[in-house]
Amino acid sequence: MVERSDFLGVFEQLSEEERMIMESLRAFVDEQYLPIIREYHARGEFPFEMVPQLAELGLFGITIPEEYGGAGLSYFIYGLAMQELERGDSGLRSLASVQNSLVMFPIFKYGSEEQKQKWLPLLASGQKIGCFGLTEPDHGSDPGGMETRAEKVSGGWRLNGSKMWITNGTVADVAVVWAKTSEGVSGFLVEKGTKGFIQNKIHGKFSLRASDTGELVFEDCEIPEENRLPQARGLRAPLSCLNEARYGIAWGAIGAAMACYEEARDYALTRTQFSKPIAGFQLVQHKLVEMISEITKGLLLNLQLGRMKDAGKAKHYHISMAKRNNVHQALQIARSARSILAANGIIDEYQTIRHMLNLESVYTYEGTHDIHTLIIGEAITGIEAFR
Ligand code: TGC
Ligand code: FAD
Repeated sequence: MVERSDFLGVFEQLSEEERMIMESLRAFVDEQYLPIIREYHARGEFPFEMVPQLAELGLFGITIPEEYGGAGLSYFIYGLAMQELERGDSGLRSLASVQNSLVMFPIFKYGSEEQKQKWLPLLASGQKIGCFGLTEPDHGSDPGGMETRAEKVSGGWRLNGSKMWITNGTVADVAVVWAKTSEGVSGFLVEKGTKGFIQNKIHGKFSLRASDTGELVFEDCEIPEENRLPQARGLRAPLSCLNEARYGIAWGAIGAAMACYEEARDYALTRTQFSKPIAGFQLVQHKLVEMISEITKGLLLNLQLGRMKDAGKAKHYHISMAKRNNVHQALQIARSARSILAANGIIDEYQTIRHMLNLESVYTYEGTHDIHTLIIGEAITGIEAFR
């Protein structure tokens, strides 16, 4: 009997280092995160007291060079890490996605040497948490329509506008904020406590409850010139950060799918109806077979994409295919697993319903499923169909 999610033995291709990191994060999630997630999910909070431990595990700045406090590891390892974190909860992977891909990456790629020296070690050690403000209340899929403005003033910039649905938005010590200037889109580092910078919590979420989601408001918020990202010019800059995060989400979604599949399979083997385990019914087996087949295909997609990313060959539309496919399949797997658990599948004693609800957000953020369809559509036809 093939007991776990790696049906084809895909992980046998991992190097010793890759396997060791994957297994140590797996043990961390199983032993330290899963026992507490139910309570934090119910409270609607992320366990921020775990941040030093996450930093200790090297989860912040995985691909950032060691000279800036990062781990200097491969994108492949970054992907494996996201997979293992999201096996725990999408909120845990989200925290890591944002810190790695949407905060440390733009500072590393577009920041001045002073900005890198100041911020990257603090972010890598978890002493500071960051967030990324691109989406606005009226501009989600179309960030080019953003209304947040940065106007040049003596010694710096004055920001006005707002950002919505920002992961870590309430707690962030530093926000990477994208705003239009007279020269096009620019990135700014806005520090907590800056006059005119307001961080509000978004309440009432049914999805990603164990993740901080906020609104950022800028009211004549003055930012010194040294807090502008000097190398970031145009919409291309924030979109390049999305490629990094989307890549990690493609891996993470398969982690969530594995958690749901394994729970449903174990349940089906022990739950008895009509005097036999429900795993013995053909219809239940069909659902489990669909799940493991899609997990296996998703893993293979990640494996190829991961090696391409490390070789510098992964284009944004390759990443879109993996994000689109893997999140869609993970959501289908979570729904199917929930149906196997039936009534028990609606309570938080089991993890499937939490993953299922989380994946509704993952389907939407970092480019909705539809947007990724159009990105791939453009890549294969040469015709842009967004507008
Ligand atoms: P378009 O005219 O196509 O492009 C503008 C410029 O950007 C370039 N470009 C890219 N560069 C790097 N990577 C990409 N993926 C890029 N896509 C486009 C493009 O070549 C062009 O460059 P240049 O030099 O010629 O000016 O832009 P558009 O306005 O038509 O929009 C295209 C579209 C719709 C694909 C894009 O806007 C998009 O991806 N929309 C989705 C928005 C999105 O994903 N938002 C995510 C917000 S962050 C988030 O959700 C975090 S959740 C985190 C968590 O908790 O895990
Ligand atoms: P809209 O853009 O209004 O889309 C509505 C619907 O229209 C969707 O189904 C969409 O697919 C469809 N649609 C839109 N345009 C087209 C088109 N051209 N063709 C066909 N269909 C189209 N953003 C950040 O900047 N930073 C964050 O940290 C962050 N974290 C998030 C955390 C959570 C929990 C959530 C839910 C969102 C987060 N977001 C964040 C925002 C996220 O990126 C946006 O929600 C997403 O980009 C979609 O934007 P929207 O919700 O405004 O939907």
